[in-house]
Amino acid sequence: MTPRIRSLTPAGGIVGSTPVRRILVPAAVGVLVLGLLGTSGASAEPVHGLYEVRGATSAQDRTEIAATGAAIDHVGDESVLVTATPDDAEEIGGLGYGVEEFDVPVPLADPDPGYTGYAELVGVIDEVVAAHPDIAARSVIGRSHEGRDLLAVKISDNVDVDEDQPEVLFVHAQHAREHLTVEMAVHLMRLLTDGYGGDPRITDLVDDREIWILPNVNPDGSEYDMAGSTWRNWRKNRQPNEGSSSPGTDLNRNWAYEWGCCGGSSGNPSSITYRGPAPESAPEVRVVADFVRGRVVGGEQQITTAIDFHTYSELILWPFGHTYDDVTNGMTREEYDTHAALGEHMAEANGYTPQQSSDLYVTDGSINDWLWGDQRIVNFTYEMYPRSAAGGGFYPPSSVIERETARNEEAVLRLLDYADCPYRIIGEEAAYCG
Ligand code: 0X9
Ligand code: CA
Ligand code: ZN
Repeated sequence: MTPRIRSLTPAGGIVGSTPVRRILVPAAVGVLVLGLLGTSGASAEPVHGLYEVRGATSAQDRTEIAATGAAIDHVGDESVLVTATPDDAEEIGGLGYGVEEFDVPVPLADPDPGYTGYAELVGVIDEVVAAHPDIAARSVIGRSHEGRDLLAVKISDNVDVDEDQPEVLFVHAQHAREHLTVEMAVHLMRLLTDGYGGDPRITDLVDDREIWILPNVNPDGSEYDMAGSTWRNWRKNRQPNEGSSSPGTDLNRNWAYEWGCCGGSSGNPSSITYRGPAPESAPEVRVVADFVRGRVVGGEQQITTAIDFHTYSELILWPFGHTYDDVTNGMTREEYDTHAALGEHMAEANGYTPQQSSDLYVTDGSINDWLWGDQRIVNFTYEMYPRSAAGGGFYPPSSVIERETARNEEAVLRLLDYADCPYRIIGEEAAYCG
């Protein structure tokens, strides 16, 4: 499939180091984008479009852009791609950046049936558990806003027993349109169960860890994204917002650590990065947070390490997101170095770019900050394939699924390996895990 992309460097674009600050925007653009994206019909949901913002080169620039309520989808050297309402785009133009509409790379074609919808996902889980009942178990940890089961798959030896073994958490699909992350969950379930008994490394890790896979924590959002005649470019959950015709909370702005602290989320319900009215107001976040708190046994959090899977840009990110500082309140030098070293160790295996999440832009209320700041779980966000919009953005063809999920096997196994004591990677196991 050949992506249709508007040129990233059109004539009159960026030359040398002088950022172009053309102020273009909205009325007409809004209409065009509406045509591209389609809407859900009668509802008054704001129409989100894809825009290229030029002249943004620093994390501070990108944080300022995100503060309008836009979601930053991709960071380039001289420009960023955002999903935004026409109002957000106009505000970004008002800050002095050049804003142009950007053709969606895969122009929101028919939802690709090669991606795993919710019903099919449940079928895959049941099949994996039925084939490997000794090492795989499924549980319902709660319900989504629309009442779908939020599922957890545990993979470990003696799977029905809560053994004293380091636990590892994988979270998938907080953001609805990031469907490749559900495929990552499917791939991991199959890898860890089919590999058991045959592959000695996998066998040891399954024996010595308790692995929790949450294959889709935003099923309402992902089903909505798949349910139309085209993909809908949906990010949030589907919870209504009081006093607004725009539904949805951005789950990755709704976590209860420094929620809304720092200009890294929106207070506007129509924004694609709306943080919700209160921390854990989204039932999906509350359920997962309760699940994680429930893994505190005898006063000790059993989960030592975690990955939260997103798309796209091929990045491995670590906390904090709410501050540009690496060492700060709640993050010592050694703790930071542990995240960085483990992030780099994994990135060496999958070719992603490792960095602190706020190197991109500030986010507050993210799961990364909560897992570390509140639960002291060493954790990462993976932004999966593609590296840029040219690879299909949030909607790469399903033909890439096998390659791009298998690509992360080694990186994930490295995390599982270090889960006994992540501080081992900086040689500090005696100090931290004695
Ligand atoms: O903005 C986000 O929530 C993530 N990017 S995405 O394009 N998938 O929406 C990045 C989250 C990283 N933030 C922190 N680690 N704090
Ligand atoms: Ca076990
Ligand atoms: Zn995401």
